[in-house]
Amino acid sequence: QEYTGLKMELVQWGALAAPELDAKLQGKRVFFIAATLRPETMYGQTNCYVGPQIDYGAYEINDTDVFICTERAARNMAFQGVTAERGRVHRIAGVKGAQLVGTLIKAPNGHYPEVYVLPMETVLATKGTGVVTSVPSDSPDDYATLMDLRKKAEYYKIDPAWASLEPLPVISTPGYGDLIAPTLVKQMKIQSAKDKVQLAEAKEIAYKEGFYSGTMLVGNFKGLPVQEAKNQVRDEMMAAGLAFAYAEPEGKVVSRSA
Ligand code: ZZB
Repeated sequence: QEYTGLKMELVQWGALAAPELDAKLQGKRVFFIAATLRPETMYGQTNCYVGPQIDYGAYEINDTDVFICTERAARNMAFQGVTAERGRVHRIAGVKGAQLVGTLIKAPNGHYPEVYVLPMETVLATKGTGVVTSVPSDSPDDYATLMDLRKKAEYYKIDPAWASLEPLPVISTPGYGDLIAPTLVKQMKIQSAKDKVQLAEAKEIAYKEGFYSGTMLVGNFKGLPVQEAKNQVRDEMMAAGLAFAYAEPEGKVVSRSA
């Protein structure tokens, strides 16, 4: 599986991570690394998700940069030319996902330049980096989770302001308009992020429709079919140093339908 590793730079640690991580990572450039299959949707980021129970680490990538991701992802990256020294990963600090919630980070290519880290129960520790950037306009899972968080902010221990950015139109499809994920969630009567079977189906539809019938509504490739824009957006972000290629080794990939 070939992902795009998105570099979401730290702006300010949330109260549960600071001052501990502030102290340990003094003078470093810190990036949350989100693994995405949809680089063309990054304009619509409204937040970022981590699994509250998942173990994350701060990994020294080179003299200046530190990546926040799972240990598994850091090890994979070390063999993909991401680290200064091949195969070497140095963990400066460990941190639970729950502690990362409330952290403010940059959203590369995003219309909203900065977004908050929020909890998502369905993040898999065994896929990607364990960090998921949220695009509720085009991802039914992201939209359903965002609505859950808004409804029960107190239960999820978040400040409602962290989940307040509205989904933005990024891609238009003939069958589902400019906000395919909210449209599918409503049409399929998905009540929450716990409706896993329907969400898996909605995700398949959103992937297919977006890719085969979608047209870009924003960005430098506005007006182009998604099929043409996708790799151009990715190349542009990689050239700007905002993203890099991240591949998942064979056999460890958790399939889409799983
Ligand atoms: C932004 C985005 C925008 C994504 C979109 C999807 C969509 P898949 O499809 O199951 O193979 N993701 C990445 N890592 C994880 C994880 N550890 N746990 C849970 N979800 C994860 O997985 C690829 C997508 O699932 C990734 O692409 C990421 O969300 C999320 F508009 O990044 B995506 C219709 C989907 N649209």
